[in-house]
Amino acid sequence: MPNQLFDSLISGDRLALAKAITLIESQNPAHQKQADELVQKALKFGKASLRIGITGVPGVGKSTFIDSFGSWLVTEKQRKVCVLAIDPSSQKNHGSILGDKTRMEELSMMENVFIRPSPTSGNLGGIARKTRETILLCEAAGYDITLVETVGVGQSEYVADSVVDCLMLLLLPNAGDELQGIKRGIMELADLVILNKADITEKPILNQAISDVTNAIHFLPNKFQGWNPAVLKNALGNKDDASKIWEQIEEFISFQKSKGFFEEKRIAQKTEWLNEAIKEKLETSFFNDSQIKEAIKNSMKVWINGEQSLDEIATQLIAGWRNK
Ligand SMILES: Nc1nc2c(ncn2[C@@H]2O[C@H](COP(=O)(O)OP(=O)(O)OP(=O)(O)O)[C@@H](O)[C@H]2O)c(=O)[nH]1
Ligand SMILES: [Mg+2]
Repeated sequence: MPNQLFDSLISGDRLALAKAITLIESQNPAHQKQADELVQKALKFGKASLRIGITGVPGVGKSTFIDSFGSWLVTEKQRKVCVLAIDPSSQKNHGSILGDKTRMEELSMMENVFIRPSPTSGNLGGIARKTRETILLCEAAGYDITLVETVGVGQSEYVADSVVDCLMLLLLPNAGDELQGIKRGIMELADLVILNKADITEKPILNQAISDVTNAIHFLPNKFQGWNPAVLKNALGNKDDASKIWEQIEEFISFQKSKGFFEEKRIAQKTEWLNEAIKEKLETSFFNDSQIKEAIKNSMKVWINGEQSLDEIATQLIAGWRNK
């Protein structure tokens, strides 16, 4: 089945791509095996895309930006664009980013576009791994630009950064307060900063915000030595803004490539990917072992009664499993 599915997927069948991604997201071991075969094929197929992350607080306009910027890439740059989301919170509220397809009205109508809502299961590491695998399948299907939306309110922007080549941070231009609301960490992660909703911002306020953010960045440690993230504006539907943002992304990528950072980052991501897969395998084989399940049950009594320390119990359980 993976063979046939893969052939349909690379021939541009979006339904096949969606099915393949469902296999990646599945917890069923048989599905996981098929997903693994698909990923192997995609890796060998070796098509690549430029992976761009878009982060920022809820309501800053990420989905709207992706809709207009993605459409611009399709029409002006003749690119095939796929849109993914990393949204760990969607486990709790059943896929909040699902609704975003409706906020990407223009893009979702286009032929050369594939939009996939956030997977709704797993921990952050698991989500990163699944997103990387999904990106590979999208690339095999011929998508040459991947846009990943993530809400920048906690850890998810780090996960996004661990799967993309360039992370863009969207900010609102009503200066001061906004800047303080944004954690320093997320500013440090950004490769490019966009002051969004410029169409509804008075020019002096916008210019002040551009200068404030530029100054703030100046005091932060460089994420990549020699690169100072540019601060640009974006007004809804403004093609000139889209064009300048694209230029900056291209400049950043050529900078990355010329310094060797691009390859370095992808290798670091692949290392993390492997570590994540190992962790998952270890965890599954440990917790699914029937003797271990029994041993954990027995240990609970010792643990609750305070007869042994947590470290002792865990060490014993793992030692018992390793000696099997
Ligand atoms: N005027 C104007 N409104 C915008 C712009 N971008 C987004 N909006 C509006 O802002 C609201 C939020 O936009 P979204 O694109 O859904 O924001 P988001 O960052 O994806 O939000 P979450 O996915 O909930 O985190 C919507 O009502 C949009 O219509 C813009 O550039 N200009
Ligand atoms: Mg959104």
